[in-house]
Amino acid sequence: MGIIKDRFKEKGDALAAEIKDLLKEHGTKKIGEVQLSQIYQGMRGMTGLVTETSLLDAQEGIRFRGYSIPELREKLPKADRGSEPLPEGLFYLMLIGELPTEADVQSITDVWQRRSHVPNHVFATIEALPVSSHPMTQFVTAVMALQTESQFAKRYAAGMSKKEYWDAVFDDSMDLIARLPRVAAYIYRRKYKGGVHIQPDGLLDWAGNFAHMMGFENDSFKELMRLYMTIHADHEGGNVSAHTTHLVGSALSDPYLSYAAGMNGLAGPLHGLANQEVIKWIFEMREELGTELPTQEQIVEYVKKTLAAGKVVPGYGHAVLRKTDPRFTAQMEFGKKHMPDDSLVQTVWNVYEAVPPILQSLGKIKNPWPNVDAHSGALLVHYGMVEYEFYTVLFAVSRALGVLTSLCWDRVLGFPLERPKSVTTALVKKWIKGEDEIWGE
Ligand code: CMX
Repeated sequence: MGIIKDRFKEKGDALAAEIKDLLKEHGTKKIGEVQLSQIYQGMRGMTGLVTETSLLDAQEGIRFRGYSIPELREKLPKADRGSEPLPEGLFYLMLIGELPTEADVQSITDVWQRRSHVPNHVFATIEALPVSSHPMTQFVTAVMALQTESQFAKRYAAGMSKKEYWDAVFDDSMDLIARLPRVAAYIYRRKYKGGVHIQPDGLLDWAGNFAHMMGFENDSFKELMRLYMTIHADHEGGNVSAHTTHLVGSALSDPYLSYAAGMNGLAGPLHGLANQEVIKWIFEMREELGTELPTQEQIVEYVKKTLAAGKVVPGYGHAVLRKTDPRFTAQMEFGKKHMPDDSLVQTVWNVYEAVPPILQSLGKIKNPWPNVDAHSGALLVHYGMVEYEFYTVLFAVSRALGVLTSLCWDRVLGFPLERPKSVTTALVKKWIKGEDEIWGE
């Protein structure tokens, strides 16, 4: 790992120097205006963060260091006889900014294998929770229990210099990513498989081993996990999970604390929990209609009923995207290749035809198209992973790759504490009446 760590530091120092010059010359340049509505309405479209790992285009979708998802599926190294990218490769790309070689990817797999040991007290902490606890509650609790292992926290307590923050955050991030599949698989087997656990396979890649520990030995499920872990990893910096991890990390909370905070955000139904909501919604529709393959007309009626009940159609809409999410398309392609006749997968495709015109007709929804969560569950159900409450944990394991890489970048670039200004409506009213000088300045 020494070599990759050195490469990262070299890249980090180079960019830090560039940013210093850039700010010296252009630091006072205005990059946009902020409207009153934006500070009341979720800061949509307000640029306020720098995140190096990926960039989201409203029309095109996500690009990781300039590469789209179709390009990544082609260019990143694959497992033996596999055709989907290994998430280790995406991690390298986000960290170093360049495509990895097969050897780079292998060295990350090896390091994550070596560092994957989870101490017993973490399993004991999980066991202290009722089995009925939501898997995301068990997961985040386990990450908090793992925090005893933080090197950043220990080194900070021992008086670490500012110059070394990045180094400790890097080591914690590698350890945490290495351990997450074991923790997540433990929760899955505990909650759904009678507590019969499966030991890691030291010869498998990170995602393949995760599939194995959850009890899925099918090669194409392992391929699905590699794709899943790649496409869910990062979605630039403003989404709730990435932004929260970054914010909490800016207080120099260690990577365990920062990541756990971010994943509490991922567990919200407007964010990562939407993946369970989609399958729940389709299962309920199938049950109510008494059919495995509802017709277009039936789906249209069910969507209208959902909206009339004041609920959102899960898996549709996005705060930034304005087209079909390429992460949805990648999963659709996987479905067409591996399970074109699956009735649940076909229902997802039929929902894709039915929903956008209805949402569009309402006139208020900015993006009627599907996001990543609209498709993922159906692929998992095909392989027998029907326990949809677990799906957000899969998302969380993948999201670690993006948010922790970004945390490494935050520290190597020396980003400070994040602390935006807030105001009260009373002050806003004064601005409007001209009783306070800031308004309009
Ligand atoms: N179904 C019904 N109504 C929807 C909708 C949907 N799928 N998407 C947006 N709307 C509604 C909003 O609730 C809002 O209604 P009100 O004005 O009554 O409050 C209105 O349309 C305008 O919303 P918007 O500006 O288009 O969307 P936002 O940026 O506010 O929200 C998102 C984005 C994702 C929260 C929203 O589209 C949504 O709730 N989608 C369903 C949940 C979902 O799939 N989330 C996963 C997103 C991806 C991820 O993070 O994993």
